[in-house]
Amino acid sequence: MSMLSFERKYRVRGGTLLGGDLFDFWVGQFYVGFFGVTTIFFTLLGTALIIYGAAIGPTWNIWQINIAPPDLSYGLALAPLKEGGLWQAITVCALGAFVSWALRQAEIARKLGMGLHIPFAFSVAIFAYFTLVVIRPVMMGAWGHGFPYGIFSHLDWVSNVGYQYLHFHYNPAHMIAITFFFTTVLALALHGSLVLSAVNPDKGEAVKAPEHEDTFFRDTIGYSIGTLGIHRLGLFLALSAGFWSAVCILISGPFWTRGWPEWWDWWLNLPVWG
Ligand code: 07D
Ligand code: 07D
Ligand code: U10
Repeated sequence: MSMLSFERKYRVRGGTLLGGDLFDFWVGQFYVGFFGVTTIFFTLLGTALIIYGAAIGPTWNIWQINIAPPDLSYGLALAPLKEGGLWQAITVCALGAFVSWALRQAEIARKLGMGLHIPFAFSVAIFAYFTLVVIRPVMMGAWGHGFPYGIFSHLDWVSNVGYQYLHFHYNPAHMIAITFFFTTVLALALHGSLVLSAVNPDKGEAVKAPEHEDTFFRDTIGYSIGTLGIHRLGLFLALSAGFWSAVCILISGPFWTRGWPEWWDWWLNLPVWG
């Protein structure tokens, strides 16, 4: 089926989660929907607030623009606009836009009769962000624990928070997250290279099918996970990377306040050492 006739078939009303028929149409190639409208609303408002924050700040240098959260002394209260209130409003807009985007993905998937794997996957990224700017600050009693919005300033935050725990590499959940990130890259490299090697054979050779792909890995490492399996594994690895990232920052502060190297004392204190 050509793309156009396929599109004619599925571009019909229905499958929306909210708003019924109200915004159930396309503008050019973009599906709109109720959550497309809320995405645009939060994005435009959030971007305008960032630009306003930049305008009242000391620089237009894109690398140095910084919108900081309120001082710790404000605790969990609302702060005046110029003292962190902007950061609070931008956080609401960011969450509004990200959640709207996930719900728009869900509506489009429903229209197409597909699974909800994509919005589920994006939700894990949103969860990591939500952990950084809502769950952890609330558990620590101040919005000031959120990260500042700026290209370099957010890097400073990561470094400073890392050194507050002396050596962040000793955080066990950080180790697990990093291992999942690295494994995700390995899996994607294996999968991308395997597929390309099968579908781009030498000139004159036939394109190879999954049995060749399976055989390559059986010959090499004794086992093939299969063509569907590698996608399940990839999704699991990537989502685990995001999930354990959220865990590693959530336990830093709310559950462990000392240096992370000290956490490993349990190992030295095992009774087996006598
Ligand atoms: C390639 C998909 C496209 C997305 C892109 C990002 C903006 C921000 C806003 C000027 C993979 C678009 C960027 C809309 C512009 C203003 C106010 C995704 C792809 C191209 N970071 N981070 C970056 C964000 C956090 C960290 C780059 C966002 C945490 C480190 C970009 C968030 C921690 C490094 C960026 C976020 C952290 C970066 C490239 C939100 C732990 C780098 C991102 C909402 C997670 C790298 C100068 C990328 C860099 C980098 C965006 C959160 C650490 C500016 C939107 C607080 C150590 N981050 N980041 O390619 O070069 O993502 O920084 O949570 O070294 Mg960050
Ligand atoms: C939060 C992004 C969510 C994004 C969303 C979408 C838009 C739209 C529009 C493009 C989670 C945004 C979309 C804005 C854009 C258009 C059109 C993703 C998020 C919702 N670390 N570390 C991590 C490594 C060190 C420290 C995570 C490695 C040091 C702290 C990951 C190393 C110290 C924190 C990770 C290393 C330190 C982290 C980040 C190596 C500093 C966190 C990934 C090799 C001295 C953060 C939840 C992530 C975290 C985090 C990796 C080193 C500190 C596992 C590989 C030792 C304080 N580090 N780190 O979370 O867990 O993505 O955040 O040395 O807070 Mg680390
Ligand atoms: C995969 C795959 C596979 C494929 C694939 C892919 C995974 C099976 C079959 C997909 C992979 C790729 C294509 C590879 C490249 C992808 C990446 C590297 C990931 C990163 C992606 C990007 C950096 C691109 C990001 C772009 C985005 C998010 C698009 C931005 C779009 C909009 C802002 C419009 C969104 C539409 C909405 C919200 C609905 C409403 C729309 C309208 C009303 C239309 C117009 C709106 C207006 C006129 C209002 C004005 C508002 C505006 C312009 C908003 C914007 C504001 C800003 C500040 C920007 O596995 O194999 O192959 O392909």
